Amino acid sequence: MAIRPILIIPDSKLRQVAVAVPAVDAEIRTLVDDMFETMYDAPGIGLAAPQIGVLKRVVVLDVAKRRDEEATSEPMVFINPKLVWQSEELSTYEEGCLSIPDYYEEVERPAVIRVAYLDRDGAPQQIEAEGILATCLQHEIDHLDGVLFIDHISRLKRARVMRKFEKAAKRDGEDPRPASRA
Ligand code: GNR
Ligand code: NI
Repeated sequence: MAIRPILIIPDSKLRQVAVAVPAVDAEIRTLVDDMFETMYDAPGIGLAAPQIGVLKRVVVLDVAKRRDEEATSEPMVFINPKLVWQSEELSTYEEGCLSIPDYYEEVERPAVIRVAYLDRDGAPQQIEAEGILATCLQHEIDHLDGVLFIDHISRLKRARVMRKFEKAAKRDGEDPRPASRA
């Protein structure tokens, strides 16, 4: 198992469409293990493979449910997930993204969804999701299509956050020795 670096915007890999997994083999299961380790380390409640630079349609989630005082961990794997139904009813949730650190904004999405996918063993499954699970699954499926949650907010807010991260990337790429120029 390994923690892999999480890509930050404006990395172009975050804007590409990931390819379907043809077979759930040992290599995919290793990828899944690495994604869980990376997600829990971050920490986050979801991770899509493109966020670690792997353009495959693989998602992991752990929307740790709080029953009483106890947080129960519930690791979930979705391979080739596909939205097969969405409610007309919408719900709003304040979203964040490990690829856009320290930025949070409200996003409106379908409140209830049905998703078809392959599980860790390659068996076809379907799940009906609502609440944070529905929000997070849609956020992750978006990643597989190169879509980020900031694509669902106003142009002005998106332009502002993009500019900030573009500047930061440029700054980090520059010669980090300004004093030595004198
Ligand atoms: O950790 C995460 N939290 C989160 C909160 C609200 C809506 C979506 C998310 S997903 C995010 C991790 C991430 O970036 N997944 O792609
Ligand atoms: Ni994200």
